[in-house]
Amino acid sequence: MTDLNTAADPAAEPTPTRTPVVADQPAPANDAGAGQAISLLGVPMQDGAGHKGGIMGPDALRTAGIAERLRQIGHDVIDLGNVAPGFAGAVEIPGNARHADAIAGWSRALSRAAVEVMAGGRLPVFLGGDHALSMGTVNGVARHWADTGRELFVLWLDAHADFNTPATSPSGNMHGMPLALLCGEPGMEAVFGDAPTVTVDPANVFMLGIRSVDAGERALVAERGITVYDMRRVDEFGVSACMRELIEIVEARDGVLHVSLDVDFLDPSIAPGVGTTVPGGATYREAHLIMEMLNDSGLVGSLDVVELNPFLDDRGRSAVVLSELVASLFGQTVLDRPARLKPWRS
Ligand SMILES: [Mn+2]
Repeated sequence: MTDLNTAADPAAEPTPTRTPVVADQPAPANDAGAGQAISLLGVPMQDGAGHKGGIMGPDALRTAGIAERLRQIGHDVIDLGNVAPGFAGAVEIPGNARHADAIAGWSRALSRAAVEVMAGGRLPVFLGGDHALSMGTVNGVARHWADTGRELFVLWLDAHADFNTPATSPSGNMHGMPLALLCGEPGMEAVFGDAPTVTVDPANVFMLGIRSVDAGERALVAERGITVYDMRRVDEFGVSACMRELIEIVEARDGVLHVSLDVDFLDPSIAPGVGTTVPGGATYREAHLIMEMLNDSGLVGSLDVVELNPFLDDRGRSAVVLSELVASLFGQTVLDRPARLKPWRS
C-alpha cells in the first residue's frame, strides 16, 4: 500500500496523461450538454444470497427514479430491462457453493451483456441483485478492457471482502465469493466453463469500507496483495485521503475503474435494505463524497449496484439513497461547483 502521506504530493510525479474512459463522451457530466451514454441493466438474481428478496432490487431502484435522476443531469440513459439468466447445465464445484448452476448461468449471460454494451460505447450500470452478479459483470468488463488495451482496476465498496472460496466459505453463499473468482482463486473454474474469462490482478483491487472478514478469507486477501481501506483506516485518515490515493494510482497507470457498490457498505441506519447489515458503515456524507470524487476523477467505466433487498427495506429508503448515490457518481451536485475541482493538485 502506498503511504498516504506521500501519495498526494503533486511535485513527486508529473501529471499523467489520461485517456477518456468512454471515447465518445470525454467531458465530465456537469459540463452543459456533455452527458454520458449510460445503459441500465437489471439483474434480478438472489441465488447467491442467504435471504430472498434480491429479485426485487432492480425494480426498487427503478421505482426510486434512478433513470430519471441521471437524465435530469444531462445523461443519455437507456434502460435495457432485465438480463435473462443463461443456462449452464449441471456445474460441478467441489466444496461449499450453493446454487452454483444458477450462478454459472447468470455469470455467462452477464459477461456477454457487459461486453455487448461496452462494445457499443455505452457505460453499463448493473442493478442487482446479489453480489454474485459481479462474477459475470466484472468478467465482461475485464474482457472489454483486455481487448481494448486499457488496465482495469476494481473498487469494491462493501462491508465484506467477498473473497471466500468454496473451500473457505462458512455459509456456501456465493455472494461472498465474487472477488476470489475474479482474481483467479482456484475452485470455481466451472462457473465459466469454456466461456471466455479474463482475470483481474489482485494488485489492482481496492476494498473500501471493509469491517467483516471471515477467518479463511482474511489470510487470502493479505497474501494476494489487495489494497484494503478498512473502516479503521477510514476513521483515521478519512475517505478523501483513501480515495485520493487510489485515484492517483489508477491515473498514473492510465487505468479505468469498475465500481462495485454493495448496499452493506453503507451504515444500516441509512440503508437497512440488505440481508447482511454490519454496524459501523459509511455515513451518508462519506458515501456521497466518494461518489463525487469518483465523478471528478472521470475514471469510472462501469458500475454494479448490488444487494438491495426491498423486502427488508424501510419504505424504499435504501433504494432512494442508492439512486441518489449513483446520481452523485455521475455528476449530481448540491451546489454548482466547478467541474473536476481538484484542490490537492493546485
Ligand atoms: Mn458484497
